[in-house]
Amino acid sequence: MNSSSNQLVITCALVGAELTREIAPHLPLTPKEIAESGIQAVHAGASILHLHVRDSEGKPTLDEQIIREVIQKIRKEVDPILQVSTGGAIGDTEADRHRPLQCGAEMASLTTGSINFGNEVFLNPIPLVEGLAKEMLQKGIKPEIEVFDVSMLEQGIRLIEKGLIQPPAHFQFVLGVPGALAATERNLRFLVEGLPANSTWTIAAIGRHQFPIAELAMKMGGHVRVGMEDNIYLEKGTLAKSNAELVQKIVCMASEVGRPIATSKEAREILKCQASELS
Ligand code: KMH
Ligand code: ZN
Repeated sequence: MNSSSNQLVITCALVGAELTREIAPHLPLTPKEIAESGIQAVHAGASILHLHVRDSEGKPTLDEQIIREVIQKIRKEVDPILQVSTGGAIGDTEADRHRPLQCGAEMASLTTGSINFGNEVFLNPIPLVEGLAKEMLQKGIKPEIEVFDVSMLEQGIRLIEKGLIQPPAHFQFVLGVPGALAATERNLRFLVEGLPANSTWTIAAIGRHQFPIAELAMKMGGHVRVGMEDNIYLEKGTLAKSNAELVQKIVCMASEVGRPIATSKEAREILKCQASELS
């Protein structure tokens, strides 16, 4: 590996759509809190921020006004890759799931299949997925292909073959969601073996799996996502007080396994991601 390919891109998923303050007392909820949490995470070493937002009652929303407000606040201070979620929350309509693509972000998540998601179902029928991919392609937004289960990797590859995603593609393996693929070494190795040549990949393991699987991914040459969307504990029984604390822990682990941290500029080069102006 040359030094740039050895660099570690850290994504921080700040809030997600599922958690509440009752479960996660330090969860950022308002645009100001989400932006501040993101800025701290970038100062701690994150080069990508995965963005969901909440409304005035703290409920998940895909309202582009709120997304833009968060993006503007973050961009006043730091310059990470901003990755909006098109996954949203369970039950969001197809029309709503296109709304985050109107906010000037340079990257967006793209889940390529449907899964059980706890007791619910996260629906991603092919026409919805292809519609999102087409709009990302037209707008020059880099998709992060979210792989919660094996068929989603295959569907991501089909989108590349159909010309709806431009290679080199970037994949996120989301392992450990109840109802989807478990966060195990065997599953991760199987997925990585199936990647198209020249792809980049990152891991988001859920709950107690976050740090052990992240360490494995770092050793395998992958990149890492942390953040309260996926896990709120620094270690068993110790809540993270901020997203930055979770990023700091990964930075320490990366140093131990010999992975220097990529800046946002370096992350853009590694992922072949263009910076875009806020539209
Ligand atoms: N909230 C989940 C139903 C994404 O951001 O693209 C979907 C999700 C994936 O979080
Ligand atoms: Zn998300």
